[in-house]
Amino acid sequence: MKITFLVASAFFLSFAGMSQAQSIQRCATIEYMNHRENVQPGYIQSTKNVFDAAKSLKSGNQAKSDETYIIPVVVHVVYNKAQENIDDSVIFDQIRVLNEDYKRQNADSVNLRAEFLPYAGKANIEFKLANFDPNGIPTTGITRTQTTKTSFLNFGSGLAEDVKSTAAGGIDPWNQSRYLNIWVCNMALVIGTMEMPMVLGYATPPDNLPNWPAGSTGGMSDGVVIQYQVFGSNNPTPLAGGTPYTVKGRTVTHEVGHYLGLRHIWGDGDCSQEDGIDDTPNADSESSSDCVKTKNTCVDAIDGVDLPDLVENYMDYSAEDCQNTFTKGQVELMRGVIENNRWDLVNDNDALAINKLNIIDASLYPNPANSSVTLSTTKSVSGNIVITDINGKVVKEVKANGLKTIIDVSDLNNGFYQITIDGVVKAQKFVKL
Ligand SMILES: [Ca+2]
Ligand SMILES: [Ca+2]
Ligand SMILES: [Zn+2]
Repeated sequence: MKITFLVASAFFLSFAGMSQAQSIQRCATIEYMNHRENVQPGYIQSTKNVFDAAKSLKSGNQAKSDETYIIPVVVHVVYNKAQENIDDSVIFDQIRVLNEDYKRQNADSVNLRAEFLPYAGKANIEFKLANFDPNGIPTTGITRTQTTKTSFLNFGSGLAEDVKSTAAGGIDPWNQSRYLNIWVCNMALVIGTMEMPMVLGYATPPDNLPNWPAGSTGGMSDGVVIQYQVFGSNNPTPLAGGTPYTVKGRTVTHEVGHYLGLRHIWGDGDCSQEDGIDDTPNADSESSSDCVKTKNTCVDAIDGVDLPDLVENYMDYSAEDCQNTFTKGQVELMRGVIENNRWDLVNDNDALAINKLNIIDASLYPNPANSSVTLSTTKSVSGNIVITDINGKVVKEVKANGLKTIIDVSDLNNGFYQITIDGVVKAQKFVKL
């Protein structure tokens, strides 16, 4: 039934000469969730439980403060045609976009309307291509797999789960508790020479169900899948002209938001449905790849004010060049999800091991320390020495001074501290007494 509909509607659109964009689905995360619920009853409830748990975990409960969480990423490029084998420069650009958006360093953040500025959220999440693969081998964090499949679109599900399986012509994920796996592939509807993008991306929200037994996943494994033309803001083959939005890499920003637990800002329903986030105004439907800042489709009260629809939000379907913000509530949720459900991504992760190859041996003495500690390194170092307390809060920063730096700690409270020079020396711990 579904097959008939897809093919028939594709031909209809084609014959009618309508804009290709009108058939494009911006995000199929909800479809993914419904599909998975069918084969694994209880799945959707499980994602709700995770959402509620993350939401109830106010920042600070786990003493993680607002430290930057660094998530290692592996990008799996699975290609048939040459243009699907996107260049490294496109991947680097997409990582840049993610980092700017999740640190609110995006240049277009200035376009957010003034009434929303008090709610703008900085997630302090950083994405880095992995430096080491699951076997500890140095890697670029990019895999490239040539496939005989001209498209990964599955007519039954409307998804592209086969891309997550080597046996099915894609590539198996890397350890999903340690890496954010992003597959980039073609999941367009391909019939002969006709090619029609259907879904731009989808993601798996966190859930707390037990893992699937080995070999039985049929794909459906954790991560993000992206149509290759919307990866990066410098994509050499962006979606064809006529699409009502500019490709700016925000499909990935949106999908990673789902991966970190966020829902669509309109709550996937009318005004009676909402996204579970207190500081996002509700909307009665998604935007249509546009940027209508005058609409106020639902009456609600955020700090007593009925705000208009927040079309600048990454979790809407507004135009990519309209989007420029998460809210503080969304940020709190995403960080709660990391702390509750995706902690192995950011905690003591060998996949990350930023510059592990260049790490310089160091020692710290005396320990316990009283008035000062000395950081001694086997090679001369510069850069900032950062001291954090047991909660990860930065309490002091001093400039490193060659082979030996004496650090005054007389002003610190008694307790446990950690010293790092990011990417240069491994964290050293000491006690102040
Ligand atoms: Ca809301
Ligand atoms: Ca409103
Ligand atoms: Zn979505």
